[in-house]
Amino acid sequence: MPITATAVRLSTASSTFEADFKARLHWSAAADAAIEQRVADILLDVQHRGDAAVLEYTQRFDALNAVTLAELELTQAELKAAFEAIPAVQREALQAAAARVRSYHEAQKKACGESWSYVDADGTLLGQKVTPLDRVGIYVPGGKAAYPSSVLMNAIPAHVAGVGEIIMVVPTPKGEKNALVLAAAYVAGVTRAFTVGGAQAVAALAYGTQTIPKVDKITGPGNAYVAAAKRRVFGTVGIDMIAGPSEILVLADGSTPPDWVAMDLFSQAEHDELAQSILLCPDLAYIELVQQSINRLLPDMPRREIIAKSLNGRGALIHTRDMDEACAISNAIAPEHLEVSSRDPQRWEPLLKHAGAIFLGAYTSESLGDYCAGPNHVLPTSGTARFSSPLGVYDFQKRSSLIEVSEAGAQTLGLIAAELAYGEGLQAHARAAELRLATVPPMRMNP
Ligand code: HSO
Ligand code: ZN
Repeated sequence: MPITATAVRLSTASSTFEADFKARLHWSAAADAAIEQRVADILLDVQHRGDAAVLEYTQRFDALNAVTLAELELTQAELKAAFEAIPAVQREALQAAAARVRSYHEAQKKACGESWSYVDADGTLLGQKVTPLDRVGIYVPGGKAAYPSSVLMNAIPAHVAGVGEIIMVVPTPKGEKNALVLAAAYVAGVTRAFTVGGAQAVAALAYGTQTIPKVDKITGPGNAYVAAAKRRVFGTVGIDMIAGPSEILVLADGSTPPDWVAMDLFSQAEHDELAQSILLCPDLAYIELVQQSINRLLPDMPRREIIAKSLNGRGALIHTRDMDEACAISNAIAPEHLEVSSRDPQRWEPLLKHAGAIFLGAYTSESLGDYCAGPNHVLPTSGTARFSSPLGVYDFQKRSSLIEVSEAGAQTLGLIAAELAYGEGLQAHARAAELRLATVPPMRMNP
């Protein structure tokens, strides 16, 4: 059977468009009760037994026969050795990508990650003090979803933010280490790394064990167990987001070579059978050309099975009335990645409000953003770009308000605060404000 991928054809002119389109988009992150229970048990066990529990789960799930958890720590020497052992071209690519990702996040920090303050007319200082998190944990998936690029995308913004310690955890089933992941950890400046994974690794980072230090926030993608564990430890520690399958939406005006667009659709489809690739285009003949490119290019793709399942399952080639309508549909979807494959992308960009990352112009393949353009590739999925943002320096910082009231300021603010405090029936609040007035009035007893 030849492999085929016929992404469904939809047209906004069809009366069933809305319904067909909804059915396609649907993706549910519904929790699996069995996984939830397993994860809850693991979290509790690690909380109580620390190292011993993490070690047991790691022996059981990853078939590692370490005797102590300390043996599962990857030393800095090991990370460095991994970096030195990979081919020079890979070393250079990692370093070039890291440098660009670092520059981008440094610019981001300058633009929105610095403390600020101002002084009122009465000499009162008000501001916001930005401080980095002390210690963060980065979860790196093992096996087929091990992405060295994700190590860079998580660790570099943390570093730029000024995080003191970056603790990486990565499962190594049967002891198989991914040399590029270790090398990326070295390039990104990871402080300590442990070969543990799953819910037990999330638990260790959230609660701390004798060997693995407790962190303030856990970032990074993972399987269903990791996602469930991150959800559960949220509150004890911060988390970045719960990522769904990758998504790409290409808005095309028909001016980009169809092979380029087909390959861009493949690029996210190859991540996962549940990934979503959508083309929105007002030119029916061009949609046909992209489908022909898909048919011609797919058989040569090593991951064609995954690509085909993804395109046949959740993919769509949508014919729109015009580019304006395509932009409106894109906003409704709020895709993780949005490519504006158009002759004049700047014309459409102002219309595009909701997307994790917007790639403008035919030369801006989304895959460049995945690796080395500079912006982060950890992005909101499943429509969450309506209310959330790419992983960034700000995720590794927090803000404290700063207030320094002058003697003059205490007079005006004292009267306002006291009035509202009496109104709330909170006398101590009112008096704390009134005691600082130049003339202290008698305390009001009844509101
Ligand atoms: N597109 C993925 C990130 C990635 N791609 C890593 C390749 N490696 C999630 O946005
Ligand atoms: Zn990707």
